[in-house]
Amino acid sequence: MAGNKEKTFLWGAASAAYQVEGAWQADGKGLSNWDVYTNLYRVTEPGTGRQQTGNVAINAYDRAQYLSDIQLMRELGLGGYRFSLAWSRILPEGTGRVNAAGLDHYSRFVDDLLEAGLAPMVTLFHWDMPQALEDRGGWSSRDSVGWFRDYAAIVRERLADRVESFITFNEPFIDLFLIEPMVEIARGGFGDPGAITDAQWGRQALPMHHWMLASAETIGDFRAAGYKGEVGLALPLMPTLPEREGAPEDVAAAGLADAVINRWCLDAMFKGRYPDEVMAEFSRRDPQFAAVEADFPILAANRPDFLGVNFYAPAFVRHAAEAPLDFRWGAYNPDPKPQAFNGPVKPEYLKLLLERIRDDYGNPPVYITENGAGFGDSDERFERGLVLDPLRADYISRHIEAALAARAGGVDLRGYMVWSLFDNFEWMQGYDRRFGIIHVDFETQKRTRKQSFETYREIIAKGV
Ligand code: GCO
Repeated sequence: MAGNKEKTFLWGAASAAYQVEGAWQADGKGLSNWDVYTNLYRVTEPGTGRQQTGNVAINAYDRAQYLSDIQLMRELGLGGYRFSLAWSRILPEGTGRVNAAGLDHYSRFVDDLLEAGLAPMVTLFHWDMPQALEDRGGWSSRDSVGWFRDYAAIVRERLADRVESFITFNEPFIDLFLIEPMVEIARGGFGDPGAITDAQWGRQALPMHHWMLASAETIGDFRAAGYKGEVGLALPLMPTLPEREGAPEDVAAAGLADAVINRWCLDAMFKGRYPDEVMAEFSRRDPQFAAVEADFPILAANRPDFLGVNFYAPAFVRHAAEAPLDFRWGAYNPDPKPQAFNGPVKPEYLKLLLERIRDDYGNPPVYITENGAGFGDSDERFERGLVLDPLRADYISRHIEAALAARAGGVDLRGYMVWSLFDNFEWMQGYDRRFGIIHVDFETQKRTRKQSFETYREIIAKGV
C-alpha cells in the first residue's frame, strides 16, 4: 500500500473497534469512555428507546468469528481492511502498564489478515479513549498529546514491521463537535444535535488542537524511528452548501462552516496552520486558543503522507442565531425520500470534493477511507438467502463511479473503503442504524450477504 503509483488500487472496507469488537472486559482490557457512556450514562436510550452498548457488538474480537469474517472479505475480493485499535486493550489505564494480551490480539489479527492476502490499515484512534485518561481531563488536557504519542509508539514498535499504513485520528470534527456534545446532552435526556450550544463548541477548540498536534508529533515520531510506510488522518469532509441559495446570510454561514468542518484540519495537515476564521472565532470563545499558533511549526514540519476522506453527503448550511457559531448544518435535506441517515445522496459532490483537494492542497495521495449509507429498515428485506438493499447498492456504485471519474481527472486516489462491511454499533443510534453490506443478526451473530455486497464484489472484480 505504501505510497507509489505502481501499487494497485486498494479496494477495502472500514470499521472501528468500539463498533464491532465487543469483549469489553476480555483479556485485561480497561474501560473506555464509550463503555461508560453506554453502560453507565445509557446514552443510546433516549434516541432508541433501549439501552444499547458495544459490550458484545458483532463479536469481532473473537478469533473464530473474525477468521470466518476474513473469509467473507476474501470472497468479496478485498485488498485491504481498515480497523481501529482499542487503546484501553493495550494500555488499560491509558498510560504506563502495557497489557500484553491486548497487544498480542492485534498482532495476531494483523498476521491473520496478511495470511489471507489483506493489507491492514490501522487507525490508532477512532473515538474510544481509556476512561482513566478521561478522568485526567481527556483531550482538554495538553498532556493528552504525550499520552497519545506514548501509546502510538507502543503500537509502532509491535506492528510497524507488518503494517504499511497507519491513520492517527478518525474524524476530528464529528467526534469533538457532534458526538461528544451529544453525549453530554444525552446524559440528561435526548442527545439532540439541535441542542448543542455555542459554549460547548467553544470548549472543543483546544481538544481539536491537541488531536492535530498529537497527530503531527506522532507522524514525526514514526519518521524518526525509520518507519517506511505511510501515516495519514481520516477526515469527515462535506461540501457546505447554502440552504437558501441567494440568501447572503446562508452563503456566509456556509463559508464559515467550510472553515470549521473542512478547512480546519485540511489546512493543519497540508498548510501547517488553521484558517483565520477559525482562529478568530475560537480565540474569542476560549482565550487560551489564541496561543496555539506557537505550535504551527510542528504541524508544518510533519505533513501526513496521505489524506483519508470519509465522505457521506454534502451539508446544507443555514444561518441560525441560536446555533453554535450562528450556523446550523446537516439538519436540512432538500431531497425527496428516501434519504440516507448521513444526509442527501449526492455523489457528484464527492467528485467535486476530490477535485478541490487536488487543486487547493497540492494533490496529495488520497484514500476514500469511508463511504456508505444507512437508509433504515425499509431498504432491507430478506429474499432467498440474500438481503436486498437496492438503495445502498445504488449509493455505493454511484459514489465509486464519481470517485473514479475524479481519479481519471488526475486526483491521486489510491483506494476506496466502504463503510461498512458489517452492520454494527452506530454510536448514538446503537444497533438501530444498519450500514453494512453484510447483514448481521445481532442476537445470533449470523452474517448474511446483501445485494450491495454483490454489487461491490462485481465492481472490484472489474477493476479500475
Ligand atoms: C466515522 C463514522 C463511523 C460511522 C459512519 C456511519 O466517523 O468514522 O462515524 O464510525 O459509523 O460514519 O455514520
